[in-house]
Amino acid sequence: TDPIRLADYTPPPYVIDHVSLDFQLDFEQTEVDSRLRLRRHPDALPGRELLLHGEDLSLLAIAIDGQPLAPAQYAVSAEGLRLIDPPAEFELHTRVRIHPARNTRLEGLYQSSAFLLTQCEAEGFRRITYFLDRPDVMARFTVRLEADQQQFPVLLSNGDDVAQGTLANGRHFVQWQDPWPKPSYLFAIAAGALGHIEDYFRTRSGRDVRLRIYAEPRALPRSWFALDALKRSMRWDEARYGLEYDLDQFNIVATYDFNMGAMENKSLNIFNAKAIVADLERATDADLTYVEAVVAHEYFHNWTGNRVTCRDWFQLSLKEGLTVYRDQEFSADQGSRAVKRIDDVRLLRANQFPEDSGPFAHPVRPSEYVEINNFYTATVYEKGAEIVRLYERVLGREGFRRGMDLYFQRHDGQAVTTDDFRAAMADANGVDLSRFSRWYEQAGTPILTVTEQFDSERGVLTVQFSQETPGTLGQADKLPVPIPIPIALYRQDGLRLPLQQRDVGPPLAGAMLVLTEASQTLQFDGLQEKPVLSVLHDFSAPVALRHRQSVAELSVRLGFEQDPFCRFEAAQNLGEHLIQSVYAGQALDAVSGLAEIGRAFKALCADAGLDPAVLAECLNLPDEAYLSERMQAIDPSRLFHARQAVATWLGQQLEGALLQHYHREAQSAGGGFDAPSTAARRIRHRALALLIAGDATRHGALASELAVTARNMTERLAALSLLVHFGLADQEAALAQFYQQYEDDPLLLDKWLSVQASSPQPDALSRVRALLKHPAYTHRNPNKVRALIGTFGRLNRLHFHAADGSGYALYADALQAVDALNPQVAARLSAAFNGWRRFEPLRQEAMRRTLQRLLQAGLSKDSAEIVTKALE
Ligand code: B3K
Ligand code: ZN
Repeated sequence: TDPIRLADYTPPPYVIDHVSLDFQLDFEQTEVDSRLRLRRHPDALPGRELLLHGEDLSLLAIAIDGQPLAPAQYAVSAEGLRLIDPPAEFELHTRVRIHPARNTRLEGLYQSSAFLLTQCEAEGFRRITYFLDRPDVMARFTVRLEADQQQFPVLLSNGDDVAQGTLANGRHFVQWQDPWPKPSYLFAIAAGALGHIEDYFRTRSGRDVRLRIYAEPRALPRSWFALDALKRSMRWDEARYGLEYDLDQFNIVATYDFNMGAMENKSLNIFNAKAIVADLERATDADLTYVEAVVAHEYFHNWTGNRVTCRDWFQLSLKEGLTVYRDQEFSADQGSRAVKRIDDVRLLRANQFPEDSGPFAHPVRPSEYVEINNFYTATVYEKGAEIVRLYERVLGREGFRRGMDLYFQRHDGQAVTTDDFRAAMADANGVDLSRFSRWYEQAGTPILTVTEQFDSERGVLTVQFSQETPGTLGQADKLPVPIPIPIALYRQDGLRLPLQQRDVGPPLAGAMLVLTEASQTLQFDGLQEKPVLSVLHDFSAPVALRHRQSVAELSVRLGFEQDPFCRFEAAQNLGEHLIQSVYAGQALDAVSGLAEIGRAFKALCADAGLDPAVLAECLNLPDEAYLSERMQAIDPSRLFHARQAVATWLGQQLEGALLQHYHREAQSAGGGFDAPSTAARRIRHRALALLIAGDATRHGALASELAVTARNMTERLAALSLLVHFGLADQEAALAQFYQQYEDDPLLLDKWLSVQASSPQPDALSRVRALLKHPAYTHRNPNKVRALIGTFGRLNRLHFHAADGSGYALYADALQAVDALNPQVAARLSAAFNGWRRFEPLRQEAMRRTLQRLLQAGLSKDSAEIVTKALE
């Protein structure tokens, strides 16, 4: 398949001013009657044909301005409907038939238990009716839904319901009108036996907006947290950006059958139930945090995505990067900003960094794609958000707000580009941001190298900053990107020193260097002894930092850094030093600086001023995925055991302190979803994991006890994971009990699957094999696939990479089966092999052969794009 290229972009041939759709809804056969008002685009090159996108549609009728078309006036192909010599302005009437119950791809109109739903982004609308299915065609929609009243008591679409009524034969209809022009990817329908909960939000201009969450009735009592998160998001967007909601109702529908997290359809968001249905009793803190973030994210899209949308799909990060940045800021304001940042950086490093250094590396604004659904990636989302954060970093929060204001002033109602966004930021602040375009255009994580030289006679510290972005496929040479680097100096005893800059290099503004060249040097003087240098606080740019510091320096940073992210970073560096030493074959006792590291961590545990959640993250060793990023010829089993050995050592070294934290926080951990209670749970479960790693015989009982006394799902699941992952005596009983208790709860069964799929115990593979046949599992449900197969490939590095290739084989078979049903979900699974070149030769060969076998077996366009790239 030929890729689509950004360079080939042309404006749409026609404009669609108005769309009127009439649905006769039914699970087996739905008929869609459409009337489009089309008019030739003023800038369009004259052409003799007009192609309207359409896939898997049966055309029943077609007419232009009321005249049925003769066969010579149109042609239907796999791509769509070609109109031959259409007038400059006309009304197109079509009628098509589609089959929602047969739709296993979950794109377009599909059945989810007792209801019908749509998913149109990116190109699903063309599976519903013929249209110019591209984001730069923005139209006003009127939608009439008709169906059997008993089977489909609720009929929802975008905008306001303007008419409804009952009809003969037990049928009824509702008519919807959306006053805001929108691209087709934001179109939505939900119909069926849905219940709802309701609340109101009064906007700052005094309008009451009716808020509803629809779902199958048993999920509703657990959806109030999400509804509250929605209200908080609406309030926050008004306060922070002056952005108010623009309709009188806002509806969310939750479903258990969904390809991703959620979808921001105009005024009718559709969500994966896992991003809505959550309370303390049946969801973990991580789940609740996720729900809050996704609800906010989709709501924020109403302005960043819907009112101002993307010109083409290459601009996806215009809405996604910006909206992720906005939801990150919202979450930071709701709880602990430091913990939020640490969590986000961990995620970026575990998911985005490997993407940026692997065969699927692509710029935040890609320049070509085969299947756009493959580009909803960590790079477009999370790295995109980091770039937006760079603007904020260099413009300040107020400057950033000025840029946002100008962006909406200029582009409300338009479909625009990431360049337009940057121009608004630059123009609103009278600065030149042209070099930031490189962040969007270049793939690969820039490596920032910091080297220090101290002249003790003159008391001068020289620091050299240099950057290099490694070449990626099709992009060998890279240019320097602007990197904001906050700088701090500490004395050995932890005192922060003032920065006295010498006249070398660019002058710093607010203790921050913006590195714009390949290399720049700074000097600081007035120093009595070599200070401890700290850079990149709050992880100020998405770069891989190479800054060699001694154990002594890292210990000072761990103990005294004012920036919590930097303390976390120092802990990660110390952990990495130990893990890599063991991996390289040293006995842990022989590793340099071991005793000092032990003391530094002990001191950290005793620091009463430290947020227990930040402490928990400092005690959480770097992930295998992140460590692997910085290694070659990886032996995953050796790496797992090296990390485990360090955890064991840490658990033994800190035993007393960990027990203290565990018991001291016991009461707070029974509290609600507030920062102190969630922090208490975080430190307790981290402490318990290390204690058991240190001595399972001595501390295993604490996990069994926690399983019984658990007061919320965070505790229950922490206990279950520890029992299973350490293969403790009570694991079978605990698994059986969990299953029995939550057999009726699809989201908790997902967890039950994931816990087993991520187990490092020797029986993990046979468990996964058995679970594939378990009644709780089906390839047809994306959540189940992700919970079992996805988790196995992503988190079970030990068994997925089993030396005999058994993990790869099981995974590939499942992937192939899923691919036949749902290409979008299968393509995500395919990415698990992307890092194959970084492994030792035997695994490399086994993975390469698995990829080749998959390709030969015949894959969907989605999966084939990923697998082909991986083999290139
Ligand atoms: N915009 C949707 C993602 C659509 C994915 C299509 N394959 C959710 C979001 O980012 O808010
Ligand atoms: Zn989004």
